[in-house]
Formats: sequence, structure tokens, C-alpha cells
Amino acid sequence: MSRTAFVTGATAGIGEATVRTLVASGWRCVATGRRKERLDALVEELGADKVHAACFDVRDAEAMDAAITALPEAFAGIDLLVNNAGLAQGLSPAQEASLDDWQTMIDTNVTAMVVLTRKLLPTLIERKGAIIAIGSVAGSYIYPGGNVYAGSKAFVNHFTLALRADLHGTGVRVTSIEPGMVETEFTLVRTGSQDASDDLYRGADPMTGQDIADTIRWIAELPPHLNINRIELMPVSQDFAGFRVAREHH
Ligand code: NDP
Ligand code: 8X3
Repeated sequence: MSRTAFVTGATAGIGEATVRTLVASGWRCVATGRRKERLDALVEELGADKVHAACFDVRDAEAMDAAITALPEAFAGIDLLVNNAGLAQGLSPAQEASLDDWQTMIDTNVTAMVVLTRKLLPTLIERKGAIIAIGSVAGSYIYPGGNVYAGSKAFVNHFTLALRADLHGTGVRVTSIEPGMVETEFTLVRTGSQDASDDLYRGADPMTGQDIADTIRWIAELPPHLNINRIELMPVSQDFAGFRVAREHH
């Protein structure tokens, strides 16, 4: 029997690779995002029996409700929720940061994720499904300018682990995936640039969306008695050493 995944942020990067990978492995996918033309292209490429496009802004709870209510019968029973949609805006020190950027990250990375999770929990419990969230190493290791993005990803990591406790005994599996550098459109959003040569990770041999999608598929297809609680991935070129000392204070 084919299973159904609900993948947020499927118009680019990790989410798009995840839809392709899960479909290739026999899953049906609800693919979400704001860029309708990209969702339509996925449906066209992979087939309307495999992919259902749900176009909405995750910050709009009413639009989210409407999209869930409108799921065709074949896609309505969700077995896997991939909480992936997210963004980082600005790399400024907190004292110079834009409050609008901060609010956008909190609304998208935190509020929308918990609202969607809460809405899909009844069907996930009924079907003994799984939740996989894409947090970040930024939730564990601090870097300058990370501020609210890092805080939001610490929330994703921790909320996801907390779900494990609440869902104990339901058979629902829950995993927090915490990646380091992944080459996607994310870094351009982050720098506010449209120019690929501004990619922060250029020349750094980062991971790809496919690397994370393969990890998601692997976790989703493990035997039902096995739960990966959290998994942290980095490219070989990245590590977590980052202590700094300021010898003079001005
Ligand atoms: P991309 O920018 O390539 O993709 C982001 C996806 O999120 C897009 O599909 C976008 O869709 C969707 N999205 C963003 N805001 C909204 C919104 N308001 N409503 C609906 N969808 C939205 O980035 P990645 O694939 O790299 O990022 C995916 C996740 O991985 C994020 O949560 C990010 O924090 C996390 N991550 C990324 C890392 C990296 O180095 N790239 C490292 C660690 C974690 P659309 O714009 O069409 O709405
Ligand atoms: C750092 C991962 O999410 O801060 O390489 O961009 S993130």
C-alpha cells in the first residue's frame, strides 16, 4: 500500500528533493509552497496520482486549513509530515537586525510549524505515522548573526524532541534532522541576493538537498519499531569549532 507524505517547502531545495525521492520510492506526496508554478511543474513531471499541489503561505492558518480540507481522498490520510518550510532572513548582529526579518522567521519557522503539526496530529496518530522536522545545527551551535534564526531552529529541534514524549505509546515516530551547510536557494534568501555567485557556501563543498532527502527517506522507511530521535549532518568541510575571545572591550 502506498503511503502519503505531506512535505512543506516543496518548491525548492530540500523539500523539492524530498518529494522526488519519496515518489521514486513509492510514496504519494502533498507538495506545499507559495510558488504555484513550481508545484504544478512537480505534478506535471511526477504525475497527479503521485503528487498533489497545495499552494499556500504557511503563515496563513486559514489557507492552511483550506488546503488540508481540500485534499483529495487519495492524499487525505497523512502517514508522514515533513516539517521543512523555513527561511533565514538577515545575518546582521542583533543590535542592527530588522524586526520585520525576525518576525518573518518566527512566524514561518516556529508558529506555522506548530500550527500545522497540531492540525495533522489526529491523522498521524490514527495512522501510526511519522513526523520529521528539518531543524539546523544553528539550533545547537551559535554563530554571529544567527540570533533569531538560530533561536527558531533550536525551537524546531526541541519541539520535535518534545513531541516524542507526548506521542509516547501512540506508535507515531518523531525525528529531528539537524543539517549544516546545504546548497539550496536558502543562502540567497539569507543574503537578500538574486545572484548565485553570492552563495555563502560557494566553493565550500556543501551538502545537497538530495543528501538530506535521502536521509529523510531512509528514516521514513525504517521498521516501525525503530525511532531515530535526532540526527546531525555536516559536510566534511564544516565543523563546529567557534569560540572567540575579545581581548579589548570598547
Ligand atoms: P530553500 O530556500 O531552497 O527552500 C525553502 C522552502 O520553504 C521553499 O520551498 C519555500 O517555498 C518554503 N517556504 C518558505 N517560506 C514559506 C512560506 N511563508 N509559506 C510556504 N512555504 C514557505 O531552502 P532549504 O531547502 O535549504 O531549506 C529548507 C529547510 O532546511 C529550512 O527550514 C531551513 O531552515 C533548513 N536548513 C537549511 C540549511 C541550508 O544550509 N540550506 C541548513 C540547515 C537547515 P515558497 O518560497 O515557494 O513559498
Ligand atoms: C549552518 C546551517 O541553518 O545556519 O551551516 O544555515 S544554517
